[in-house]
Amino acid sequence: MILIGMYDSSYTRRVAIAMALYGMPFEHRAWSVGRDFDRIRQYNPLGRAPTLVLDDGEVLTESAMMLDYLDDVVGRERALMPTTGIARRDAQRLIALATGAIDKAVLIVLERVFRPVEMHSEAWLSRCRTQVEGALHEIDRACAARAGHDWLVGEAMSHADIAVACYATHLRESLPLDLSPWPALRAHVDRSEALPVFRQHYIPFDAPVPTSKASA
Ligand SMILES: N[C@@H](CCC(=O)N[C@@H](CS)C(=O)NCC(=O)O)C(=O)O
Repeated sequence: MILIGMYDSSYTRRVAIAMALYGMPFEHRAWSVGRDFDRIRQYNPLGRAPTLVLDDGEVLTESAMMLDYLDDVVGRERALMPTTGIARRDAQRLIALATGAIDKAVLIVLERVFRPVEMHSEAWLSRCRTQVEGALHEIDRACAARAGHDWLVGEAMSHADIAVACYATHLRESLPLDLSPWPALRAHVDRSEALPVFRQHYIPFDAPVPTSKASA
């Protein structure tokens, strides 16, 4: 398989970490959504990261679908997602909150990258920031409720832990955002990020260069 995207894309990083934990070899093409837009579009019409090219040439263009595919390949016993019941809904709820927060953060970053500062909508940026912080507040409560446990759901690492850590690290670096107001979340993220698999699939955030500037 070929995974396209840089590890400062937290969506890409999430998929890479899951593949590593599953012991699935893959070729990593660290292409930038700014500089390598046209190259990525040869595989994915959306030109986004991550893009996952399967061994038979099929292309997956959405990280949730990639993780669903990987879970399916390894099977229910090994999948990093509880299979049923409250544990599954808890994991999905945390993933949805973290994904919602990162989607809003990406919009903030793209507003800064693609619009001149005098055209920024402060109302829009402030709304996005409120949404990010609201989600972090909820995730922090969930982390605090898990005091004494290593992981957010059950007794093993799940996609919820990976999503929360990858997305919170991205928020920290891209907005940037200090996680101090959410101490239980911050502790959880710091613990996860110290693990070798997280360190091995990490590069610091670098704001994308708009395509027009990149090709100039
Ligand atoms: N929902 C998508 C979001 C992917 C996404 O927005 N990726 C960013 C990189 S962090 C991107 O490609 N941005 C450039 C663009 O959308 O044009 C997923 O989870 O795969």
